[in-house]
Amino acid sequence: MAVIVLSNREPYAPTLQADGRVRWTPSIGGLTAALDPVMQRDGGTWIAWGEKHPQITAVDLPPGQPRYRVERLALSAEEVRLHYHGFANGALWPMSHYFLERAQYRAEEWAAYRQVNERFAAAALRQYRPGDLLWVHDYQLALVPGLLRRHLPEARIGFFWHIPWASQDVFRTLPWDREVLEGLLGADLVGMHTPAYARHFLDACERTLGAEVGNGTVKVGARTVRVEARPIGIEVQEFEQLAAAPDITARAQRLRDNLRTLMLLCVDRLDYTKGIPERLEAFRSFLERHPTARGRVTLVQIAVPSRQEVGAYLKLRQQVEGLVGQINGQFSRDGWTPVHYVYRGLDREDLVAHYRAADAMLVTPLRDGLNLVAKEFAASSRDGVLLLSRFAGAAGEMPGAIEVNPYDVDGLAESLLRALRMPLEEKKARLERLRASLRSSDLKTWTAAFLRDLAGPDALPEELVSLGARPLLIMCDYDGTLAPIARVPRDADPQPGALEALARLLHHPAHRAAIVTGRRSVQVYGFLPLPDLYVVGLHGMEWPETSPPAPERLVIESLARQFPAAPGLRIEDKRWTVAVHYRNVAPERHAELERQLDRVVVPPGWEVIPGKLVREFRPAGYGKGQAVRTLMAAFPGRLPVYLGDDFTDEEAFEAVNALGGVSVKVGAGPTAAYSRLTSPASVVALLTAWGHHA
Ligand code: GDG
Repeated sequence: MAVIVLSNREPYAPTLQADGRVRWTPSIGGLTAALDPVMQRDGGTWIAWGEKHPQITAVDLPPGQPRYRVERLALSAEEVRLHYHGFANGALWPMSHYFLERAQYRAEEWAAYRQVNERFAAAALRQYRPGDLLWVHDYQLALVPGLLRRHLPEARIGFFWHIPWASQDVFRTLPWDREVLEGLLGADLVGMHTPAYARHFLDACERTLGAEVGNGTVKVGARTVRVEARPIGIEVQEFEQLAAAPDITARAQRLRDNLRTLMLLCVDRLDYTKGIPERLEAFRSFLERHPTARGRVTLVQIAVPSRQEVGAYLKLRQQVEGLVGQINGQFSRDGWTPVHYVYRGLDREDLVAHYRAADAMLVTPLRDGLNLVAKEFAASSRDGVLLLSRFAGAAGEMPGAIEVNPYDVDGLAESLLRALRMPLEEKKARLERLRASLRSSDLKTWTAAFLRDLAGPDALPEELVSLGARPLLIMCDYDGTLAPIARVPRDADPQPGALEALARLLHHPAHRAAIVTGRRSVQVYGFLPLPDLYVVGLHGMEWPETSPPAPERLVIESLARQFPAAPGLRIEDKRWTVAVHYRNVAPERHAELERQLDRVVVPPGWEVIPGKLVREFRPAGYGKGQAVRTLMAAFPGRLPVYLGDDFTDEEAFEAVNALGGVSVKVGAGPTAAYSRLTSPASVVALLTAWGHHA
C-alpha cells in the first residue's frame, strides 16, 4: 500500500545552479513538514504543480536518497492565471475568509479550475494501484475527490481543507457551491481545522445538497463520508531543540542587542487576511497613547512575499509599506525606528532566532484557517507572550495566549501594553500551558492519525468474526477500546459507529454487553446512552444495582497532598479513587515524575495501578479481573469475550483466558490476550459484524 498525495504546492522546489545542475530545496510551509517524513519512510507519489522549471516532469526525492516520486504537472500560463490566481485565490480564498467584497466569481475561471482539477485526478489515476491511499489537499483541488471516485468506487480517498470553511450564508454566494460540495464528498474522510468549520461544512451539505447529515457524517448514496475537526500540529520537539541550540540562542541575543528595545514580532505571508494594516494602526495608536513607549519598543514585521501577480496583493503591499513609512516618519528619533519591515522569507534558523528574541508575538489575522506561526512561536519562545486573534482557527486550542480582536484597534493597543508588562513568572506559566497542548498533538501524530483513519479498520480475523454465531457476553474497556484516547477525558467521544453497534448487539436476545472501565459509570452512560448496557465503573468498585462503598475522602486528600506538581499534570479526583494523568507533561519529565510518584506513601488497604501515562490510587481488592469473574457468574451460558487496550485490562484478559473465553488486545504492546486488533475502529467493525450475525 502506498500513499498518493495531491497538492498544489510541491514539497521541494528546484533552483538551477551555475554549473547547470538542479538543486531541490524543501518548500516553506506546513504541508511539506507534515507529509515529507511519511513519504520518506513509506515511499509513494506526490502530485503537484511544477511551478519553476516545468520541463522537469518528475523527480525522485529527497535528493541523494530518493524514497518517493514527485509528479510535476506543468500548468500553462493561462491555467495559472485562471485556475490558481483566478478561481482558487480570487474566488475560493476570499470567500472562505469572509472577504466577499474581494471575491470574484467568473465562469471562465471556474472552467479552468475544473480543467486543472481533472488533470490532477488523471495523474493520480495513472499512479493508483488497488489498496493505495489517496490524500488530496486544500482548496485548489476541491473537485479531485469526486473525479477520482467516479473511476475508483472502492478507493480510500482523504481530503484536508486547510483554510476556514465559511458559514452557509457566505458559502452559498458561490455560484458553483453544489459542485464544490459534491467534489469534496468524493472523499471518505474530510478533515477541517476546527469543529466550527466542520459544522459549517455539514450545514452546507444539508442545506445546499439536501444530503442526510449525521453527527460528523454525510450520506452519499451507499457511502458515508466522515467530516472531522483535526487541527494540524507542528514538529514541537524540532522547534524546541532548534530554539535551544547555542548558535540560535546567540543569534537571538544579537537581534536583541542590535534592537536595544523590546521587540514585538509579526510573521506573515503578505496577505489581506492576516490583518497587517490593522495591526500597524494598533501599534501607531499604542505609540500615540503611551509616549513613554517611544524609543523602548520596536515592531519587527517579516512579510513573506505571496501571490504578487494578483492585483489585491500588490495593493496591500503598497498600503503596508505606506503605513510603515508614515509610522516611522511620525515617531523615529535618536536612532530608533519604530517599525522594522522585512519583505522576504527568512531561513528556518533565522525565523526561530526571531521567535526566541521576541518579547511578544502578534498573530492578528482577520480570519485564518489555523495559523502555524502561533504554534511555532509557542514552541520556540522562552519568555515571550503570544497575542492571538480570536479569528484564527488555532485560538480554540491555545489556552496560554492572550486573545485579541484585530478589529478593535484600541483594545489591541491595550493588550500590547498588558503583554509587555506581564511578569516573567506568568509568561513562563502561559508558555508551559501552550507547550503542553502542542505536545499532545504534534504534526507526526496528526499525519499518522489521518492516514490510519483513512485506511480504516484492519481486516478482521475470521475466527473472531465467526464468534458472532454464539451467544456472547461481550465485555469492553472504554478509553482506547471503544473510543480513541483523548487529551482530556470529557472529549473522549465514542468511535463513530460504536453506539449503533452496541445498540444492535443489545437488541439481540442471545448477547449481553458490559463496559468495564476505570471511569465513573455515569460518564460512560453520557457517551453511550443505552439503558441495557451494563456498566461497571471505577475498576470494579461501582456496579449498576449496588452503590459503591463510602468514599474514603481522608485518604484521597492525604494522597493528593503528596502528588508532585508539573505543568500539564492533571489530578482527576473520582471521589472513590484518584488518578494522576501525565499525558500532557513534557516527555523528558516523565521519568522524574514517575520516581516522585513511586515515593507517594500509599495507606494500608490501598494500591496503585499504573495505566497509560496515568497512575490510579484506589482501595485494594477490586480490579477488572475480579469484575470479569463477577460478570461471568452473573451471565452464565455465554461465551465471555473481553476487549481492552490498557495495562489494567491485562488481569481481565487473564480472567477470561482462565475460563475458556476470548481475549482481544487493542493496539501494540506485550499482552496476555490471545488476539489483537489495531484500533477502536477495528473494535467497532468487529462489534458491527457480530450484530449482523443472524
Ligand atoms: C495555510 C492556512 C493554516 C512564514 N514565514 C517564514 C516561514 N513561514 C512558515 C511558517 C509556517 C508557514 O510558513 C505559514 O503557515 P500559516 O499557518 O501561518 O499560514 P498560511 O501560509 O496562510 O497557511 C493556515 C495552514 O495553511 C496549515 O494548514 O494554518 O491557516 O492559511 O510554517 O513557519 N518559514 C521560513 N521563513 C519565513 O520567513 N522558513
